[in-house]
This record gives sequence, structure tokens and C-alpha cells, in this order.
Amino acid sequence: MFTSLAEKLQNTLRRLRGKGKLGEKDVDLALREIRLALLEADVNFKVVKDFVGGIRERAVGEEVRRSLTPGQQVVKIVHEELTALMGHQQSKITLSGSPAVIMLAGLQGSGKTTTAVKLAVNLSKGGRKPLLAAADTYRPGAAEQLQVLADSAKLPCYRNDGAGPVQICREAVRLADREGYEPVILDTAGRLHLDDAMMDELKKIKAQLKPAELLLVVDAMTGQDAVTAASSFHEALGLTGVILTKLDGDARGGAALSVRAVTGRPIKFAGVGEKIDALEPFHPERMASRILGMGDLLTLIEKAEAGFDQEKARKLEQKLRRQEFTLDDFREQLQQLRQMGNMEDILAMLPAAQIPKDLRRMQVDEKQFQRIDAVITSMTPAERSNPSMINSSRRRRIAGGSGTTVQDVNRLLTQFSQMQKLFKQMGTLEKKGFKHTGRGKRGFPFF
Ligand SMILES: Nc1nc2c(ncn2[C@@H]2O[C@H](COP(=O)(O)OP(=O)(O)O)[C@@H](O)[C@H]2O)c(=O)[nH]1
Ligand SMILES: [Mg+2]
Repeated sequence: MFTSLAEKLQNTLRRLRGKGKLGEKDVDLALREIRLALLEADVNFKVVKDFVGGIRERAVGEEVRRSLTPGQQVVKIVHEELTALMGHQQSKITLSGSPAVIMLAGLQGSGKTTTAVKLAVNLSKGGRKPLLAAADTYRPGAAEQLQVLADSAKLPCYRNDGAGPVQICREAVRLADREGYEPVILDTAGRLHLDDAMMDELKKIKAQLKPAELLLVVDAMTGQDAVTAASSFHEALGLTGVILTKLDGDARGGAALSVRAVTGRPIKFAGVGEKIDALEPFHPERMASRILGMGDLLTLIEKAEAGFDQEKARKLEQKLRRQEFTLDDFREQLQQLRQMGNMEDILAMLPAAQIPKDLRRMQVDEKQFQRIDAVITSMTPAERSNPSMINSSRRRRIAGGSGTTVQDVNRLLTQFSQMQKLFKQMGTLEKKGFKHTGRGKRGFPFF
């Protein structure tokens, strides 16, 4: 997520952090770099100007001059301003009206249909009984697409192919009223470009259905174009919020960092994958931490808690404490991690400074998972619980048996021993009375 922007900002801040004293020149240079990084990430130029201006004002002010660690103080300011830029606090959706209606709008391909289902999945996990309404009557196959996705999530979907969008929405609301569904999520039509006919239709739906939430679905990959479209949508319709999609891809960050400032409307959710459970509540503060390489442990822990088997987690913790972590456990951990999503995104949630180099380089894609699995399978139980016995002839045998190379086996063993070391360090810190109390601490945050 935002790799290039994150790297540049982190480099700039690393240099600042190391400085005992901050002169005007240092601040100027850092601000220039921040400005460039943001512009290159396609952040709206006016947003960049205000943002950098805000940081400058604080960076030359009292709070930094009086600080014993001025570099750190500036990093803190950048973090706070970045958080503020994306909206201070998390903004939840409001469900009022009976039944409450959530209307989604956005350009074609921005991710409305997928997001409608993701949102329904999210709300039904929270105990709601959502109903999806197929109100895109223009794109052939649009209703079918919604239906297929809804079926896969075992969620109800109302469609009436052949009827107009307003009629479909009203019928869906009537059905929801009768059957006790709530909220009703309207998947509307989009075009490739903004046009008056589309806006008129959306206005009609809004006027008739009085949605509690009118959310604009914005494709984060499209950068400034998306933000321009967002402000037109907002002027015409009066949005209540934004959902950013495709943050799992190589979006540069422009849309995410500009859309709140340009529309004045909060980002409520972020789409982070094609699967129907790949939707996260948007937390500005956590996102700022991720971008600045401070990690996002809270989201990571939430994901882990949602996907992990409590009993297994407890057993693992015992093993870690007794330092009995084996290659079998390693394999099981990787499988669980894989269920949490894209490995790169997961690593990005860990504070950069705390990940050992070999782990950081560990690019775990599907193929590599299979390779690791094959290597571990080719070991004897004794080797798995005591890898130190794996000498070079055993390495050759394992490589041959798993259809991999000796280098593959070596790499896996190195990564495994790195992980073991990490856990040992964690154990020592605990013995010294270190308690992990959340982000910002220099602890080992894995479990
Ligand atoms: N990687 C990724 N793809 C997404 C995300 N949201 C939607 N998509 C994909 O974007 C494409 C367009 O989505 P769709 O819901 O049909 O857009 P719509 O035209 O606005 O209804 C589909 O291929 C989706 O799978 C996301 O958060 N991440
Ligand atoms: Mg659609």
C-alpha cells in the first residue's frame, strides 16, 4: 500500500529523527522532500500546500524548539497532521430510518457492486440483516453479478430485471419492511465518465429513498481523477462519506490523502482485496502509522483475532514461552497468515524497524507458500522438531524430495531461525518485566 510514498516519507523522517538539533535548513529540506513525495504520489496540489504549510508552522514553533528531541517531535507532528488530513477519527456509518437505506454511487468499475456485498457481509457479521438491491439497470449482467456475489455470501438480493432503478429501490425497501431486513444497500449504476443523466437519476433515487448514508465508492488506483469526480458527485448529491477501494493494489496514495480534504466528507471504509470479506473500517490514525512505517498493530491484531483459532493461539503461546516452536508450527502459522490476506500488506502493518531483514525480504506469494510447504513435508518428524540436525546431506535429500533447491531449503531454515530468535528476544523482554502496551513501544508485537 502506497509503497513509494511510504518509503520516501520514512527516509526523510529517519534523517530528521537522528538529529539532536534542528536548524531552519533541516526543516526546509525535510519539508521540500515531503512536498515532493506527496506530489509524486498524486496528492492534490492544494492539499499538499496546506499540509506542508501546517507542518512548517508547527515545526518552527515552540513545541519543537523546547523539545529535547526535536527530530522526534517533527515526526510526531507529521503523523498528527497526516492523521488529521485523512479525518482525525474513524467515522462509523449511521443507520437511521426504517428500514435504513445505504446508497452507493460512483463511476463504473470503481467497485460499487463488490463493495455493496462487502458492506452487507460486514454488517451481517455485526448482527444486522442487510438486503442488497440491484439498481444498476444499465450494465448488462450487473444484477446477475450482484446476485452471484450475494449468493456466495448467503445474503438476500432483490432484483427486478426490466424495471427502472427507482422502482427497484422502492420495491426493495418495501420487501425489507415486510421481512425485517435492514439496512437496504442500493447498488446503483455508474458511467465511465460523469454525465448529467446519471446524476439526475442518482438525485431521483436519493430524493425518493432518503438514504441515511450516501457513500461514494472511489477507486484509489485512479488518483486525482477520482478526487475530481468525487467533488462533482458531492456538489450534485451531497455525500455522507466515501469508501476507498483497491487499497491492496499499487495505489500511489493520492486519492486516499486528498479525498477527505477536497470533499470534506470522511472515508468510512477501505476495500483491500477482491474477496467479499476484504473491507476494513478506515482509521485515519492507523493509516498514517502504516504510511510512516510505524506499523498498524491494532488492525493486525483485529485481523488475527477474527481469523485465528483461539485454542491454537493459546497452545502456540505456550510453545513460544517454552521455546518449543518447531517447523510444523511455523508451517501452521504461515497457513493462518495466508488466510489473513496478502503477505506484503500484513508485513506493512508491522513497525518497519522491528522486522528482521531476512523476514522483511520474505516475499510470500502463493508459489512460495507451496514451496515452503513442500520443503517442510519432505523433512522427517525429528528434523522438523530439531532443525539444527539438518546438515548438508540432509539438505540435499530434502531439496530432492520436495522438488526444490538446496538454496530454497537454506532460505527457509534461515527465516525459521530468525523467527525463533525474535521469539527468544520477546521472551527475554518479558522476563525483564517488559509489557507490550500498544504501539510506539520497542517491543516485539507478534502475539
Ligand atoms: N483488488 C481489488 N479489487 C477490487 C476491490 N474492489 C473492487 N475490485 C474489483 O474491481 C472490479 C470492478 O468492481 P465492481 O464492483 O464490478 O465495480 P462497479 O462497476 O463500480 O460495480 C472488479 O473486478 C472487482 O473485483 C478492492 O478493494 N481490491
Ligand atoms: Mg456494478
